[in-house]
Amino acid sequence: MSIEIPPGLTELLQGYTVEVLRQRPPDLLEFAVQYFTRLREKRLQDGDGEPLRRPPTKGVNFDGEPMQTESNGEEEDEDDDDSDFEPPGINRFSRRIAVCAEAFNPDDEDEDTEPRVVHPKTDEQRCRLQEACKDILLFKNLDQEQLSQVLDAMFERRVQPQEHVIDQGDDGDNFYVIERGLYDIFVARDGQSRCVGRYDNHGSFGELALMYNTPRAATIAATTEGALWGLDRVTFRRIILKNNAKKRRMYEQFVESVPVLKSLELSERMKIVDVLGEKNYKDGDRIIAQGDKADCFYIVESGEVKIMMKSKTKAGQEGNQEVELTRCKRGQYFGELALVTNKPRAASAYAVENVKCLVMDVQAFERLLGPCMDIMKRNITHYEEQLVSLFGSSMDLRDPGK
Ligand code: 1OR
Ligand code: 1OR
Repeated sequence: MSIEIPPGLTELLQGYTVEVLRQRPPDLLEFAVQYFTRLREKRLQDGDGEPLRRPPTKGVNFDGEPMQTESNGEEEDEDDDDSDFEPPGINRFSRRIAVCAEAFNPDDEDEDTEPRVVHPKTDEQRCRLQEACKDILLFKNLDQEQLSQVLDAMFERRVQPQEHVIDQGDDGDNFYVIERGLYDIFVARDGQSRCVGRYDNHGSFGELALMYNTPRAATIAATTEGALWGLDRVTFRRIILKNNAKKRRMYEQFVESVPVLKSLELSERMKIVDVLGEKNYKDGDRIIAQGDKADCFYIVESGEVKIMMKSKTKAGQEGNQEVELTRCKRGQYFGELALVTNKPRAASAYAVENVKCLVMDVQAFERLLGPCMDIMKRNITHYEEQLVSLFGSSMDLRDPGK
């Protein structure tokens, strides 16, 4: 029996595969939908039903103008016959499809030919900007040159109470770092908008639409007067996406070996890597302080972390003596308890010799680690059992400040 391969099938799948390798999308199925939709639109526009030979690789930007793709000269030549590719009509939906198709090869080294975005700043502005950006996880793995390009490109934006910085469903224009202010996060589902979290004077938002070419996933509304630093989409993608491709290569194997992440799909683990920041500590550094407000979750990448808890005096006061509870090694996590219980940190964490941790902010923790919550909650029950045997009392871990 012979199996006949329909004409065009091989080329069609090859084209898709090539684009996947170039763009490394986190969700292959979603990318396939976007990719083939775009091909079909191109064919409809051309008014023919011819089998497709090769995918277009020139992207288009928000305004429907061709984008400079970041590819080497050889590829540019090959792409010549696609250069007449035009986006479909500009409505909100098709604009998004066009953006999704934006070609980007994070490994290309010729980015220096791109014009740079620079917003001049006073020394005072620069100081404020550096302070606001010093704990931004997405910037942690950037080298000196990349970070200075990012800071150059950032611009200041003041906001008023009730102002929407981002509206769910919109196309992504900028990424924002918070200098100050409170911002509520609203997510609408089934016609109902719910407040699902809040940024309190620090952190960043607006990375998802830029990373994955998706509509804005939430509405961000200021509840106080505030100050933000914006980074335009083109600079964000040129620098942060390139860096994310490097992070994926660096951490792909490691995150596969982390027991708590076992229940996730590969694409979900890669989304975690995309938003992780790497933090380094020296021997004795305090990573977490008991009683502090919590905003991050940690996975030990190398070295050892000592978890210490202040015991309580007979009168129920917090004593000065710290008792070692446990140690976390490569692949283990800590700092989840306060995020899950919404309470202050139950214990302190110290670096033993040099330590490297992968760190995720609370919003990413809530967004991405839902499937791992059962394991974490089971472990929290173990903490409570240990607490009784260590301190001989049933101190409430869910309210360590008591
Ligand atoms: P964006 O570009 O999609 C809205 O624009 C931003 O809100 C988004 O990037 C994130 O930076 C930020 N789900 C989705 N986006 C969120 C969430 C979130 N929190 C903050 N953002 N969830 C809330 C988790 C506390 C999950 C809700 C189900
Ligand atoms: P966190 O966000 O409260 C401190 O910040 C972290 O220490 C905590 O999350 C856990 O990740 C980690 N009891 C409480 N926290 C613990 C414990 C623990 N072990 C690790 N952490 N116990 C030790 C059980 C071996 C029980 C208390 C005696």
